[in-house]
Amino acid sequence: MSDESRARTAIERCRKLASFSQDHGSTRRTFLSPPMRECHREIAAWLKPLGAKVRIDAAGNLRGFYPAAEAIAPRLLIGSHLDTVPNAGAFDGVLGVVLGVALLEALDGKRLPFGIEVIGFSEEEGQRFGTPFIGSRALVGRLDDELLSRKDENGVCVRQAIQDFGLDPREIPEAALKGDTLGFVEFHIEQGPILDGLERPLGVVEAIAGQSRLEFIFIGSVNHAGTTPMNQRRDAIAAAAEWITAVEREAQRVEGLVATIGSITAKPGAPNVIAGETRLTLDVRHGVDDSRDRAVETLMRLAETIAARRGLSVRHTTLLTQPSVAMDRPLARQIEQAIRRTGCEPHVMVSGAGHDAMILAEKVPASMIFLRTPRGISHDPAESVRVEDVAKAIAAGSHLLALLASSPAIQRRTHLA
Ligand code: HGY
Ligand code: MN
Ligand code: MN
Repeated sequence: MSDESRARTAIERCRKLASFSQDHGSTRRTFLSPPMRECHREIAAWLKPLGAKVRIDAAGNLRGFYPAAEAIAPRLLIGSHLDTVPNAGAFDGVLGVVLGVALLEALDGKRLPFGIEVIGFSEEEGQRFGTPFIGSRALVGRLDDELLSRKDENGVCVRQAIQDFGLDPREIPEAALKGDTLGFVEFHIEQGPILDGLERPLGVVEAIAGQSRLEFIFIGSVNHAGTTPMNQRRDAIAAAAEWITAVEREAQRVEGLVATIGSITAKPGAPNVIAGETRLTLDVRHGVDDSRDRAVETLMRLAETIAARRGLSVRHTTLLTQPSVAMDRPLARQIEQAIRRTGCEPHVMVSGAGHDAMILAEKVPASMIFLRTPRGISHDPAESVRVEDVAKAIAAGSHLLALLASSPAIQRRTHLA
């Protein structure tokens, strides 16, 4: 089977997984939601005929293990996340799992000096509980009580969601990586305009930008929209609106900074009532952690100044502070070499989007292969990939497996595993 036909199959599979959704007519799949079970079933049906053993670990990650030639051998992890944002595209996350399956199929039964574990992480986007990386944090031993106690909008905590899915939170420690892991490779769409602008099909990630996620609550006074003079209002929407434009202005001012207010809710939310409360989420990213921290401080002060001038109060909760993470250089070099063997020049770049690789990197060598995102559109149904780029990614992945299989380091590790 050619890489191109494997690529077409991979794209069809991504679109099939996209049909497993909590919403009719669009793709939304959050942590251990019912459609996640359909995903697990579909991917297991692809993996089992290849001789891979498939299990769901206690954090809800799909773990498909394709054994090595020898019983005692290290393993390479290949994967990404299976959850999505609301109204998602078909490729963010799942493509990295589907390509892991495609690489096993391309081996055509051949066993390597290392095993390959295809992983579908249960939650990377942070939609249901406000904080991301639940699945991958279990692999590095950081799915802690604080996170397990986080509640969703229905008051269900992570621990309870795990039990509701039929899993046992007491078994979470068994989800952690053992000492036999060679490394983690994550194929992912770039989700931005760089590779498309450079007309490059594939990129290699050298670092992933850090991110901070916070919730801000402006508290004013509810009152009648018709009878309350403008100079006697403590309007929580007007205060939030002033802060939102101040956030945008600050992000435009600082080189390399992006800041996003992704959601806003107002109470009571009636057209003829002045809002007494607004809740907003803030997402701040920068390649340099100090710059990001300074920006977060500045935006906090701006919120306090605006609220005080308008007679409101404001408070914030930090949901996530994730430092930027460098990818493993030797692994990235091997990926570059593998990409060159496909006849294209890799573009080495920093990822503005967060990925599970930044969590796995705490424990094992981790790196990422980016696929071009046509028009840079992601987190939207218009998200797409090119067949020829997916074919190149499969070819590069096969070259990488061959390079790793023949590398002296692996040979040494094979005896040590
Ligand atoms: O938000 C992100 O960076 C990624 O899409 N989870
Ligand atoms: Mn995403
Ligand atoms: Mn993603």
